[in-house]
Amino acid sequence: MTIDGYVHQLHDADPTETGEWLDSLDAVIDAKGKVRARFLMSKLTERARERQVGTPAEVSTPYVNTIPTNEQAWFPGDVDLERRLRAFIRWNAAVMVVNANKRADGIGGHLSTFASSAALYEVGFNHFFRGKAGGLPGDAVYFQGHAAPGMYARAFLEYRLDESQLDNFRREIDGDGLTSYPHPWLMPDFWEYPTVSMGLGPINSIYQARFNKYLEHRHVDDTSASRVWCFLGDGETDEPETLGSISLAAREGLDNLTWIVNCNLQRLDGPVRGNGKIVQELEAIFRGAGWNVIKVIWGSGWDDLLARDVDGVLLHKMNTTVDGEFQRYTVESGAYIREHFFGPDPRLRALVDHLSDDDLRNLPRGGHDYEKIYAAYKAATEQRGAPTVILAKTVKGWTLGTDVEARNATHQIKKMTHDQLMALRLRLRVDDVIPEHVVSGDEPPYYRPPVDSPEHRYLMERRRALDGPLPSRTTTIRRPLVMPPDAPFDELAAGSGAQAVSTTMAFTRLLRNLARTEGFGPRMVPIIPDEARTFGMDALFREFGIYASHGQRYESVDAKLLLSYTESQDGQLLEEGITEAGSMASFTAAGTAYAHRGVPMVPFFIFYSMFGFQRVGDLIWAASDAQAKGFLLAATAGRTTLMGEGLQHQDGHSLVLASTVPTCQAYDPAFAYEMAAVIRDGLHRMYGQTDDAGQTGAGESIFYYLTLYNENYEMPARPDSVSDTDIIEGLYPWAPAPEGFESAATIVFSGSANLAARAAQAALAEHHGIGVELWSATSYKRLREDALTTERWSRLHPTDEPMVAPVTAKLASSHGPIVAVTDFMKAVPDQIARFIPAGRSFSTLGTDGFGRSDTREALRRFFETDAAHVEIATLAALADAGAIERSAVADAIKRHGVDADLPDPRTR
Ligand SMILES: Cc1ncc(C[n+]2csc(CCOP(=O)(O)OP(=O)(O)O)c2C)c(N)n1
Ligand SMILES: [Mg+2]
Repeated sequence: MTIDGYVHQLHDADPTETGEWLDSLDAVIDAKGKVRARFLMSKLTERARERQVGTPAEVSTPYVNTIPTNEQAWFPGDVDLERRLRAFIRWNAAVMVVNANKRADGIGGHLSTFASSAALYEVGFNHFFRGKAGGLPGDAVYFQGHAAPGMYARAFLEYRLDESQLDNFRREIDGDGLTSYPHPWLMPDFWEYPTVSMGLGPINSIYQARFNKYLEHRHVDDTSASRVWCFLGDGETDEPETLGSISLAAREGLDNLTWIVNCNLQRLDGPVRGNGKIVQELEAIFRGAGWNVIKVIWGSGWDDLLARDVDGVLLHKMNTTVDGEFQRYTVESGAYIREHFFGPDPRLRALVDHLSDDDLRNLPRGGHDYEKIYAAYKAATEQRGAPTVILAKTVKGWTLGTDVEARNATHQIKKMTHDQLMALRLRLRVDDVIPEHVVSGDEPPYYRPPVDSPEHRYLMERRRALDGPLPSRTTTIRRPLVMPPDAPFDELAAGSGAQAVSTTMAFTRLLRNLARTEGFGPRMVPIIPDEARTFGMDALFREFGIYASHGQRYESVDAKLLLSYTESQDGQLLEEGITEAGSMASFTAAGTAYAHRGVPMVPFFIFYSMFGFQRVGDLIWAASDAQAKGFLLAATAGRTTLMGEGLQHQDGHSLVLASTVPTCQAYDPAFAYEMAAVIRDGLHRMYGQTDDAGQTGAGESIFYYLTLYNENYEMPARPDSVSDTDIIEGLYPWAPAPEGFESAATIVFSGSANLAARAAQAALAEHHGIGVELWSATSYKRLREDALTTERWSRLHPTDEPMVAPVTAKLASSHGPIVAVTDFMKAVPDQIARFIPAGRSFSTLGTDGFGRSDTREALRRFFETDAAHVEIATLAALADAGAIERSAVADAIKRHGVDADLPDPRTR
């Protein structure tokens, strides 16, 4: 006996009765066949489920539409007008891409993705997607990036775009152009959700829907009228991000979320599952995860055939035909389809005897059938307690003619010949409005129905009824934010006295204090991926409450403790579990709420430094494109400050990666007061001060990246001479040379490297009689960017007195050679190397290479960033400058027992 099913795990209380049931089944199979038997089995399962008899969920259903014809909702639209509009949009989308490539060869663009999904979008636009004109945020729609031409084509029909803009598809530089894909950064009044890096749109949409529930449960905003729609490709489902969080959507009961997977069976190079069936595979995955799955496989033309399929032969053929074959049928003739699909079985062939070859070729797929699509969308919006995925089977390149449709190369086709365009014109039946002779010209024309035409009136009326056009991005603040008072920040400026604390602890204190401030507090969204205890933030569980849509249904094991694990429906903390990707998606949802909902929210995403930029860099890039605001806190930062962990944990390079993101404000604070100053300034820059009552609206579209260390030391008070501006601009003098010494050199520290710098300062005075001054560099990225700005200005404004970069001007008041030390790679301080004042040397000590597990002390010696190496580097720089004897360097190397036995680089 094989143990392969749950039945073997249950006790048989009445074997005789069991036997009778089995005999009945055998009899049905023998007398009526397997199809009938399968039907009865399904019926029994259905009845069992109705009567609350728990049976394991089946993950697969037959390869037919989920919604039977007799339960299909009635289509309320005007069939003819909608067909006309779809045809115009299809035509314009294709012509836009073709023309763009005529004008500038190689400019790119895609014809086939939208051609496959036009009906999927149009049914949404005409009947479901809510806009913003009603004063509410409406729906969030994630468009498939490569379908962008279709969205532009529709906006053109709505008179939101004009012909010159379509002409400038993918030509943005001179203004008034259209971006290749949905980029809110580049078209801030149009696109809302960046999607084109595959997989990111899907995961972001899940957390967007989840965040809407969070806002609702926390009584911050009523999101009940907003639905999240996400369109994605079937090939895109191979990205781990796409499917990686679908169980969360089901667990959280996100019935405000609908995914539409455009199953055109193809990706860029070829079939998605040539030897299998992508729709069936996805159905199993989604059903297993707890989603409501609606398959839209066959168009209405198949209804009659399926109804007459009493033997189940058609169903069998559908179930057993692989996607590669289905793709083949798309490009073959009706005769071929008759022969190969219907042919082998005489019963199947008889089923289509009454149909011509042309009829067979034209039997459409469900994803092109607006009635089937409408019924699916309607069912999705009526579903309660679970998200819905619609698996719509389409043809890639549909209507674009036999050279394009379903060809393996179709994804990248962007040119059409005159003959192909003429054929498209007839296929779409737009030959009445687009005369033959104009297509013969250099550039085929767009067509837009006049404002008083029935088509235009219908189009506009539908959008009016659904609260205006989409996509559309606005930044109208509906619920202003109240800025926090200064007290929580000032507290940190006072320093920690004799108490040794880390910048992480100081940040936690700030976070708690901010959360307690009226007005502002509830707008904070702390996000942590299962790492709060590592950062000493477990106190926040109880204090903030962990958001749990179902509340806490158990008494926590630590309920009696002060710091118990407390979940609640209005909890504030998003404890995401081990998913930096999901956490980043939450950050994006919260950080863009000022725009999507007009409700500024302030995310603080606190994570293991190493698993930020390195792990989810592309999601950070997309957040930047989406104009997300908020704070990314890289805890356990530094290659040597986090001790013991080693190569996979010690982060010495996230600041290099951060330097690549344009809107990222990257800071590496050494002290609590620096961190507080950056956060205070960040809040004001991002959320902006707009009126006397302290109510704020939209500020700059930037976000902050701050390192937080876990090394404890006494946090100094902010020196009186140091202003917030000094800290924010990235560099300031922290301490002069010790009393009684002239300043002979300058040591610039950042982050936890301040300790080595300070010890070196003392040692240089004590052992060498040399005075050095100490500077704090909070942001090399900021220094570099400001320097590049002045450099450019000077280059383009020829003058004998070029503008001096701020970093150069600042360092001009320092003395001697400059030595920078960091717990990050040398490339971080090297960002300003070009801007050091003339005649001064600049050397950098940093932590290049893989981490190691060891103590801080050993690590810093290994990476040559400890006090001894700072001292040696300073002496070496002074010796290079001729200020001291070389022997002083050699003495220091010896005194510290530094191993200088290195391979000679010239012999490598
Ligand atoms: C992360 C990422 N990898 C690769 C690409 C390049 N790319 C763009 S479209 C595409 C194929 C898309 O296929 P599918 O998801 O099935 O969409 P379809 O166009 O067929 O609707 C690929 C590989 C990308 N945009 N993003
Ligand atoms: Mg595809």
